[in-house]
Amino acid sequence: MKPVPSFITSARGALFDLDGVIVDTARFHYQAWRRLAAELGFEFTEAHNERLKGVSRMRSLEILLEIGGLQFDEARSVELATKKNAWYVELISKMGPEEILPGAADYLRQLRADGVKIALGSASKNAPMILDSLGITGLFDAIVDGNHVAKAKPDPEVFLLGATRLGLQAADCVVYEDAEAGIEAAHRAGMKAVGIGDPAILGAAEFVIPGLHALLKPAGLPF
Ligand code: B16
Ligand code: MG
Repeated sequence: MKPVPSFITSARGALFDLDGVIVDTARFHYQAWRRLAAELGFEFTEAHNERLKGVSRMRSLEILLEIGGLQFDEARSVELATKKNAWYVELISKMGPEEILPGAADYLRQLRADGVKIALGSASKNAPMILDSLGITGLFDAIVDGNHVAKAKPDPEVFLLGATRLGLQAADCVVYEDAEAGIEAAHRAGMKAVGIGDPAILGAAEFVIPGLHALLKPAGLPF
């Protein structure tokens, strides 16, 4: 295993993206968007879905409509996004703690034991409901999600607000992200980033790991 860099072990705050870092709801987003596309008369593939990761709900709809070569006014767009969200919520409401990605809950507990403050920094307006279904709301000191910010990643707003809610300076916080836009948002906030996923895609991050399990200390040992 690569040695864990000191910017991770010395951070006083940890800001976590949700989807792709703590849980993987991409397949449920995909099912719901695909259903909407089918209703509108075009095919929406898994490759198309990759373009929606980390992107806000309304921007996701814009991308989907571009793929289908369609355009609607604001009212109809909101109606379509609301419909997709209802299908998505129906799918994710069946999730339980078994959906937590390997090592994620244990890593949050490890950070808490080390005195690190923890915030969520997610684009999802469904984040509070998802954390409740997973049974891990209590592991967070602050939750910042799509309901609290006006500007989507790569804008740094979500992470800057997270640091403020933790009572910390940006430079004291580390961001954990699976999307390129999220890594850029971290850097624009003045924070270092841990990429979760493929180093070929997340090369801008200061450190890239396949999942949070890679940061668990062997039982009883410090790093
Ligand atoms: P909602 P994250 C993002 O979550 C998802 O990756 C993205 O696919 C989704 O469109 C976005 O949340 C908005 O989600 O429709 O639930 O508000 O990665 O920022 O945790
Ligand atoms: Mg994500």
